[in-house]
Amino acid sequence: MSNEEPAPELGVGMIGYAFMGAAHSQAWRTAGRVFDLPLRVRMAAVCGRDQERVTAAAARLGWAAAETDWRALIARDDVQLVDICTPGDSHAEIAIAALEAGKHVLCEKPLANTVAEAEAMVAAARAAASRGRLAMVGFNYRRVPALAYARQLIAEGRLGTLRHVRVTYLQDWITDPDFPLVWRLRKEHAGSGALGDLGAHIVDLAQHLAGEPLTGVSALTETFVRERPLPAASAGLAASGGTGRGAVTVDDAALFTGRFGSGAVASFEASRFASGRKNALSIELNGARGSLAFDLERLNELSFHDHTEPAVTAGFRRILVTEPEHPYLDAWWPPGHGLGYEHTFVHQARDLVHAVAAGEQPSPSFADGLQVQRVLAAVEESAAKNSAFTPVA
Ligand code: SOE
Repeated sequence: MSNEEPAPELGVGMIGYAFMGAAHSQAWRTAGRVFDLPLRVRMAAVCGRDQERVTAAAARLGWAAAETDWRALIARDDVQLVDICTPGDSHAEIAIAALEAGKHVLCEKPLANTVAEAEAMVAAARAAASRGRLAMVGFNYRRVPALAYARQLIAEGRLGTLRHVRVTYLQDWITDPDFPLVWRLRKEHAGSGALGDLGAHIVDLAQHLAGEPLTGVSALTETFVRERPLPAASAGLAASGGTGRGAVTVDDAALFTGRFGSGAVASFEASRFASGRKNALSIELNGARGSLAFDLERLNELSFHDHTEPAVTAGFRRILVTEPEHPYLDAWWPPGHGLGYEHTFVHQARDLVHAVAAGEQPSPSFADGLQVQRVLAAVEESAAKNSAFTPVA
């Protein structure tokens, strides 16, 4: 980019401003300050239903204007990219409308609440692509530098033929039976429970790292607490209870195994009842030539075992993924100075801006989001059939 000519502007409009909206706002604010971007991000407007709260959110999070109707946000001339940070029940309607209005779209995960919705979103994204409009789903963990680096090592063949993918995503924020019935615990809003919220991330990561889709699953799910106090107000992960009680209509935990076409096998566990586990995503991959292990609670590290080394000296060793040669890190701090959760969203924003400027399909695409959705649906189907469950004689 020449110094005389400022980069062209990319106006972003975001819908929803709670936890994910705050994370995305920080990313839009930061991406162009850290990375050299081909477009200048302008945080044009944020949208929420309550005028007072969305106005306050706009000021707090750095948006130039506030809207209370998402259709008005999409219609704005100064918005070229719509960022959807709402619960899953509105993703399809908003994303399709935005794509049809000629906007680029970033949509939080999981892509939708059902396969049918996700299919409609993919169809809209395909039609929009022919008009040069792009769509991306927000599986932010792909952009943890250690996991991006793991993907490079796997693509280079450092693990050889892949045999196992073992992945868990554990949290504990609803362990208390008096934790209220927030939207994430209601099927009509969230689609599913731990499965769609956490399982979607680990299915995406497993497929992304293995480099191929799952071909089948065998599952069981459980809802430990089936009724909860209604929430005092709509709230996120730290809500308080109000009066009355309602039914929990999603899973609290989902456990499943899966197969890849290559013959590799995978195991998955997603739970919000793993007391002591806050945001614990662990993944291990074992191949004929080596293994990799990652733990989100130590996200600057990657463990690598090179199985081609003599057994007497081989073994897992810790790679600190904080060197400028590692993905994304040349723009950040001097070697060893580590990154965190929020940086994954900055990297997502960075990559999306590059894709928009180049007119290239960003990754993960809506089609990738649909593939994850199909796996989630297969997990639910398998669990409902009880096919994973053989009683012990
Ligand atoms: C809540 O369980 C949650 O915020 C998820 O919705 C996010 O996708 C995950 O990144 C952290 O946990």
